[in-house]
Amino acid sequence: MAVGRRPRYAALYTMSQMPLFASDREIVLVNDARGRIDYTPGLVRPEIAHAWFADLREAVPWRTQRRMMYDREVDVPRLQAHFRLDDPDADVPEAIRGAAGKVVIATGVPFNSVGLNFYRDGRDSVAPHSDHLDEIVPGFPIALLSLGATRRMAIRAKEPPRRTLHADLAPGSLLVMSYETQLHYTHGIPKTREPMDGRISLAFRVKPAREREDEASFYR
Ligand SMILES: O=C(O)CCC(=O)C(=O)O
Repeated sequence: MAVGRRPRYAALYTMSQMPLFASDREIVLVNDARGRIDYTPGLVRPEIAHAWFADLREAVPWRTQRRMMYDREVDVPRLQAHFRLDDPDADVPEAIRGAAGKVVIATGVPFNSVGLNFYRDGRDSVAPHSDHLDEIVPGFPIALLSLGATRRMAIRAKEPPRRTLHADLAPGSLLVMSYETQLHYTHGIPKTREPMDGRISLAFRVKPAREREDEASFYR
């Protein structure tokens, strides 16, 4: 795993998308022709991350989703929710407003959408996938803020050299994946047999203006 400091965001974003500053805590997991993935532990202080987790677990209208697996319908193994951040009429929990403010300042990216995933225990997961690029404004990254229990993310290259990275996503941490990485890598949170408390992830994206909340798709 390549580790570096002070990422050069100019390589990722156009001038108008550059952040105001780069954190010196960032760890560069991937930085090559296939994109860039940065991990920042402790973007949010532990007590704040804990409070946001507790608030969101109670306040969010969590939804179960169903999907087809082979010839039968099964539950998506986690709870989900979605909020637009650019809709002044949207009833967005304070914890999400606070988290979005922190992530926008840290990245310099005008995220306007957040998808929430609630992993109730180690049996909940998300299968390896890439984000649907037709649902993201081209060029913008995806940022994942973690709250609650630490879960391990597997990041796999789709083509040779087929390396796999594992990142333990601690509460209060931020993982930023460039747009290009969605072409070349999958990411997922595997199930675990270890006893595991709940985890909530906030997946920030820049979506086209017209998308409505009920059009938000989900990943398995
Ligand atoms: O929970 C995570 O950190 C990953 C979420 C994810 O991959 C997604 O929402 O597409």
